[in-house]
Amino acid sequence: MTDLIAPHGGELKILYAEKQDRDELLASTRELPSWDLTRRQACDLELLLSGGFSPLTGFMTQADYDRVVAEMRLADGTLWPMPITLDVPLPFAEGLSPGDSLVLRDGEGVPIAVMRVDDIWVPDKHVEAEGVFGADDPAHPGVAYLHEQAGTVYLGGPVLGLNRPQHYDFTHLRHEPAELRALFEKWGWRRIVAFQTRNPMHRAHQELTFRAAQKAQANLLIHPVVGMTKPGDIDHYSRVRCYQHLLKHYPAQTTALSLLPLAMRMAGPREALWHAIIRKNHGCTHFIVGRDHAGPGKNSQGEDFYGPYDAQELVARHQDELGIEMVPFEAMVYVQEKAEYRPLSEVQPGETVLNISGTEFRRRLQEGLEIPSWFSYPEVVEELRRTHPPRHKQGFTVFFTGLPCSGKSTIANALMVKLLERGDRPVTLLDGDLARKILSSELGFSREHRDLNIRRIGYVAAEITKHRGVAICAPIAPYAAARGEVREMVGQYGGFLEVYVATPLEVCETRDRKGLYAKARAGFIQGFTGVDDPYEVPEEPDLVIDTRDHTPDEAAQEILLKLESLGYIKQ
Ligand code: PPS
Repeated sequence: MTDLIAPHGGELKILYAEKQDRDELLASTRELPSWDLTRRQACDLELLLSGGFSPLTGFMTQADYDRVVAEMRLADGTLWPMPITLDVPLPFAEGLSPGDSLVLRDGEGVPIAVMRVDDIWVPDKHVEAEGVFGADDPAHPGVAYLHEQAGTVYLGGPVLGLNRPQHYDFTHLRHEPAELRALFEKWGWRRIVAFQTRNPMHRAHQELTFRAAQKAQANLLIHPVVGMTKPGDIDHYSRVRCYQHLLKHYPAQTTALSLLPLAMRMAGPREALWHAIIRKNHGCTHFIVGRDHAGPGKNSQGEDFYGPYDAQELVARHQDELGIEMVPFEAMVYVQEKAEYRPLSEVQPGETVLNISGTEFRRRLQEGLEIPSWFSYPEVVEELRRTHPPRHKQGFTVFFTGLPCSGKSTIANALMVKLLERGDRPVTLLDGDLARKILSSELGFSREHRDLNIRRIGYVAAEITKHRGVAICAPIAPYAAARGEVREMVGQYGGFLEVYVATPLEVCETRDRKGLYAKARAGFIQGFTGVDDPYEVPEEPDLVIDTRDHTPDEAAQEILLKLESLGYIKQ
């Protein structure tokens, strides 16, 4: 371990083992219990080891954790607003005792660090949610993560780094705190203002950073988060390409771009304080806190979790002990008459303010509508259009569900042919029977197996949708929960249309093409859907089709019309 005193940012605790100790330590890891890090833990560990989380020297012990949750301070009184804990499931924790060493491995199994487990405890997550996020409300992504994903037991203790976490993307833009400090020194940058972001940057952001740099008389570090951000955010690959385009519009040698492998918690005011400390560790002297910094959006009652300037107030209150100066900023807006950006409070009476909200921007992208150049540079818009095409160029899945012999396959076939006739996207039909032969040949018809079958179909449909094709699925899919899972899997990549083929049981049974109803009634088949196995009728399907009053051709046409009304196909 190294304690580095650098001219920028104060003491830096780098937690990697010295070279001479490393081989011996690595050899000893073979006998130790090990833990495969989750994505969030991998981000936390990387910043612990590099000194990004100085003065922390490991995952928090209970004494640190309790005081951080209650008072934003470590047990020794140092200001630190965010719990950094190693969460594990109970059965895993039961195999450990205080004093044990634990190897922490990345997704590939590479040992990243050894941890001495000093503390093992079950946290009260309700207290943590209230303390850290100000509300125990699952609408908050940090709270949802805490309850739904984080393990029930926390481990605390110091860590010693063995291998640097490996990244293969944008390697030239990734810098540990010591590297950034050294670069600042080399470039002669004495005052550096950092800009935190998890979104693509447009002209308003650029104006804000220009002004902040002027105000602080500092060079600018664009320091976007590329670890974990808010679920649903634009992926970091697209964002980084956008930042690279934007960087060309800053005066040469005044601005740098560096990527931060942080896992955000969206904790608003507390998160702003945390971000400031992290930037101090990276050698920055100033930090921009804008409107609604690290805001998680609305709570279950539809109200904002935090006030727009709560983050600025909290940082201001702790300014003296932070060691980095806040540069507060209000929202920047475009003044049409003057063709320039200005802070909202500097707009004069009678001036026209133009603004495109994030939601409106996404709508325009989605529908391929114009995005004016006062809002964003054309290269940035082009980049986002490429990765986030309008709906008629996105992939989609049509997911049929219904009883056996309800007509799912027939309509699915008709739809497939009509889409092939249009020829604008590749089409794959994942029929129930076909999926059972290829994807799920070993599965039976228990609930567990049916759900697994649907999950597999959903996975393939999601991949097809991601690659901008069309997946048509036609399984029975009798359980609402599994159908919901598929909607979620697919929805993150493109369109999802649930079509309930609502042919009544009597009609399905009369058709009985394969004679399976008859066999089920005679007791030769057990657990047959509709006979002695349940079918949960969809509560909110996107379309309902009753084959008694629709020919397959009409049903397929109706689906095409629905797809058209949603923008997934164009006449
Ligand atoms: S599920 O529940 O979604 O996994 O079922 P799925 O994969 O769509 O079923 C495909 C076909 O399997 C035949 N089959 C049965 N269906 C329901 N219950 C039982 N026990 C059963 N045994 C065999 C049935 O013909 C299904 O085809 P379709 O196309 O729906 O008629």
